Amino acid sequence: MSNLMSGARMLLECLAREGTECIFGFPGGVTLPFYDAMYEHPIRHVLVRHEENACFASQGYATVTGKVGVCCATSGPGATNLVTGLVNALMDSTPIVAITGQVATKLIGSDAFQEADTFGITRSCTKHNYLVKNLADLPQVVHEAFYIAASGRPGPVLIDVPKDVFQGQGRYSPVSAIHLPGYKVYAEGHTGQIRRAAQMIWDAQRPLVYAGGGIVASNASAELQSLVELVDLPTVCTIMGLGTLPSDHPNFISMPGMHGSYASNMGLTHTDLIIALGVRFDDRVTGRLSTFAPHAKVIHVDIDPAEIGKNRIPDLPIVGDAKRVLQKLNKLLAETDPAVAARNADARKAWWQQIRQWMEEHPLVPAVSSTEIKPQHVMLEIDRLSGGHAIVASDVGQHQMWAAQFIRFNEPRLWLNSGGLGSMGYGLPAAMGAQFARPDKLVFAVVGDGGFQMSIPELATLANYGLPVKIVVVNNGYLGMVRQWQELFYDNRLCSVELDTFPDAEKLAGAYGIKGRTIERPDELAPALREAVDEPGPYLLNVRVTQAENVYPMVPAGSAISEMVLSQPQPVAVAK
Ligand SMILES: Cc1ncc(C[n+]2csc(CCOP(=O)(O)OP(=O)(O)O)c2C)c(N)n1
Repeated sequence: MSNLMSGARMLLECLAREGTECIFGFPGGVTLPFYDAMYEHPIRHVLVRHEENACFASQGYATVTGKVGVCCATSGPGATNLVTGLVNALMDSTPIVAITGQVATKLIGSDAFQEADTFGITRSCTKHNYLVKNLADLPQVVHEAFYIAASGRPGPVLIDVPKDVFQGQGRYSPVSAIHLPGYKVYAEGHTGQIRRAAQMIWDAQRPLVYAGGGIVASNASAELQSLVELVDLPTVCTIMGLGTLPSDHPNFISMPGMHGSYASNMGLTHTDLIIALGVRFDDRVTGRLSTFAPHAKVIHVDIDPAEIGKNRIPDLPIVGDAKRVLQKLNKLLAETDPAVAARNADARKAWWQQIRQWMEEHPLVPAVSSTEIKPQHVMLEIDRLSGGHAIVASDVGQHQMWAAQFIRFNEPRLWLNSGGLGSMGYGLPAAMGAQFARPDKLVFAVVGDGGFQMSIPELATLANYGLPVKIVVVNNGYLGMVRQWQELFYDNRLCSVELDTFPDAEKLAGAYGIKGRTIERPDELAPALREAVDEPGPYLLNVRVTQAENVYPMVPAGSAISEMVLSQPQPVAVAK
């Protein structure tokens, strides 16, 4: 016979049963009963300094572990502060469960103090959401929420819990079976389609793998590696998919798209077969869609049927979990008659030669100077310390693109960034969540001076919990990415992008009881980063970099990805 307990306690029991170790949150009036129950419960609550950061931290935790992250906020302003984080999780397919408090059921709709229609507001920014009006429904809802968040295409699920539901008394019986008639996950992939995919792969002369975050979500990196090795396929990984094929793998080309490498974009432009795995043909990858991969047939594997044909109609759709589909596909490829496998060997060899030539003609070359610190140089030094094995959480902007271009990731679940929403303020809290999940790992938060100033309050969280995150501020004195666009596309009419005021890093960090310093000379960079890494606690390293450096290559918005601008255009000399 189960014990009588409060709704708040019951919620904690459900979370514990789902394997929740910690909740990132911020309390308030209607969540008081929940916090009271946490007082004596083994699940750890991590007090952040803003609800948005609780949501981002739960995503950092989820990304590095592959488990469902949990965050919590009170009603009204607490819940509305979660919204950006929820959209971020939805766009990047990150499994989290967000718990919000709601005013008591009898007050709902009365404009009660701190009442907001959280259920209505979050409907379009969650994979699914619930308002629990009866305590008896709570266990079912929580276990369903975890199932929905983690299964199929992962995403955020929100549970809105009125105060009286937290306070009510009931008996908890764990729910073991989830039965959702309207929610089906097709994981296996159609056998006939997979067979056709194998044929198309052997038929292709210029095949290319285009792999994304779906590979991370389905833990299919080993299967991806087998695929590319079985057929010796060149591979591009999206910004969400970096690390799914190790950066040091000989078949890895680079990232494609707006700031992708020349070889990646030329590969996509000239391939005759795209093997698209867990990607969504995002506009930042495709550029002008009508000119994207004009010669290619497309095999598109995705667990979300809504992704198939959304942007590019595939020749061969396969709805399924990338891991399961690749396991079956690899088996077929491995069993192929060697004569069939060799049919296009010469053409493929020529294709690889072409790709290598593109890589050699226009490699991603990091700018390094002896007089000033180039932002790319910062990434090289982080890369050297990481060796492809540190966790790096990036914020949004130019530094994000340089980090993606120049830091290697030799394992999945090391690279965290806000890819879909591009939300500034993500980097530091995501790094916090990652460090909670992986205390054994070196964790960098690579942030711009703009985005960092959105996250400064979290220095307190780092200090409180002694989280040894190494914050590297790539400080160019500008909202750099916006400045770049104003320079290139608005006649350099810089408007509201100067960040003239930035706090003294040593004093700022010191005010929170952590170490920090500012550097501006190239010879200081390597020793300062070493010092940061050697410091047992958190560290704030403010790196003053070249101010008006631009990210290249760049595909101007609306252009074909073959129309890359490879480096800063030089002013044209006009004859007098
Ligand atoms: C919340 C939010 N507001 C505005 C933007 C638009 N935006 C994209 S990049 C960027 C500049 C970021 O500046 P900084 O953090 O200094 O990084 P940098 O580009 O200089 O590396 C801005 C304002 C955004 N992505 N997110």
